[in-house]
Amino acid sequence: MIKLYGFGKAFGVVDASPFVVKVDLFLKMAQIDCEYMSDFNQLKKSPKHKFPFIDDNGTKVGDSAFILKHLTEKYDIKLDVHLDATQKAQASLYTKALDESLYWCLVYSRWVKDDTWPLLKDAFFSEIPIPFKWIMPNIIRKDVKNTLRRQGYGRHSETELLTIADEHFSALSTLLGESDYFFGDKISSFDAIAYAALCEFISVDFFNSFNQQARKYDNLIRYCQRIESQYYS
Ligand SMILES: N[C@@H](CCC(=O)N[C@@H](CS)C(=O)NCC(=O)O)C(=O)O
Repeated sequence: MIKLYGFGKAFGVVDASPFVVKVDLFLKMAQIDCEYMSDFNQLKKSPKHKFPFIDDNGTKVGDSAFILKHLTEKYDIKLDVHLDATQKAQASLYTKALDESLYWCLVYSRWVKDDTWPLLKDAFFSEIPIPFKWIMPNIIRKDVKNTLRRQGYGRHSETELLTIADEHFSALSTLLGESDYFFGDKISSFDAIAYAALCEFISVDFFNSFNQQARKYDNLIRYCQRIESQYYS
């Protein structure tokens, strides 16, 4: 059976990482059985030293995009057969917006914002032994802040990042409209990607300005609830 490696359930969603949620939901949508392993020690054994990765009967695949590609090809998954070429091209570009832009707003909202950091620290580091739990959280937080600065978004003000995040929420809300899924009344693999990005703002038990901004869009809230009642109830 396929094993999916991630950080573990956190903040009321299936994993703290949107990329792990993406793969988990895709597997459920494709009806592929999988065992979900939350084992932080596996991070260094991951092909890209990041979560998620899968172990597909001895073949390890890292990176959510490559995992979805591997699964689609190997198991002949037909989730996108109802999409035309234009819709597939749109899904590809929308994915990059969520994975490469909105994701960094999420990182900022959790690791940098002082009102959320204590909650994140408690969830991630409360189990580790003293004295590491006194030292490690701040070292890792500093490293995340440096990564954000090098990536570029760490140079924006919080107001600017909230503006960027809201452009994504607003665009997603417009694209979804009153449909059940992003490409109409049939689910597609892009829904795994969109839900993964949205649930980390909407379905989590955080209430910072980024979460509240996302929750201004009623159709996005209903969308998350729809996916959760179908796949996570
Ligand atoms: N492009 C990758 C991104 C994966 C990623 O950034 N994972 C983060 C968690 S959200 C991670 O494992 N971070 C741990 C680290 O960098 O040490 C994907 O789509 O899977």
